Amino acid sequence: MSTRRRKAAGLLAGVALLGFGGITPANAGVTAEGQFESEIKWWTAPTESRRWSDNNDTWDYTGIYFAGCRSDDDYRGYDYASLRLWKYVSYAPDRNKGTRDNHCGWVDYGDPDDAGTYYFSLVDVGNGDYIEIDYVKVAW
Ligand SMILES: [Ca+2]
Repeated sequence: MSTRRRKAAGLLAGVALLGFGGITPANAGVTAEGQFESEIKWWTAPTESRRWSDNNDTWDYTGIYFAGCRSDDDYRGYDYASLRLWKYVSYAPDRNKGTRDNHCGWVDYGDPDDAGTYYFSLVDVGNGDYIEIDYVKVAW
């Protein structure tokens, strides 16, 4: 699929998500500075996401959306994934921008208000040790 077509698909997905669960975080809108969609195939802590560039052109919240969530705990199932937002810093420890539990929906980290390169890491899994997420959307 071309980049243009994938972007269009992402926007449509974002619009569809607005009606989901009755909660509409700022980053669910189509006006976010940037976004990407992905999936997670059996991550365990600590695993890091791909990185993205936040130019801080907007006040949009940074958020991570999960749908279709499983854990390797077949008996109890998926509970949450604890995700930490990081800002990459060269020649010094990366900056911790907050940790939130994702119960298979949106989690917001506010507006980092700090241009740079970002990623998130999986720091804990509620039930079991591994998670698989069919649909991941990151917006900033
Ligand atoms: Ca910003």
